[in-house]
Amino acid sequence: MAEVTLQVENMSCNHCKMSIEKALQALDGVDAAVVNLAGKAVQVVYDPARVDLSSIKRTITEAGYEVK
Ligand SMILES: [Cu+2]
Repeated sequence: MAEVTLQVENMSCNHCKMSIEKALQALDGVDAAVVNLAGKAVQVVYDPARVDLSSIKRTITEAGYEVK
């Protein structure tokens, strides 16, 4: 398992938190996704053999948020 913390812009409320966590957790290979609103951060635990970082970033982008 690998772990990454991404800085994500324009998350403002619990709805943002829920949509990003839900979108990431639906990705095959993602074990856990936790949004820290105050820190503008998303922590993701994933299996690098099943999903790569670019897919994780793309999923966040497609949910409507900007990964720095
Ligand atoms: Cu929101």
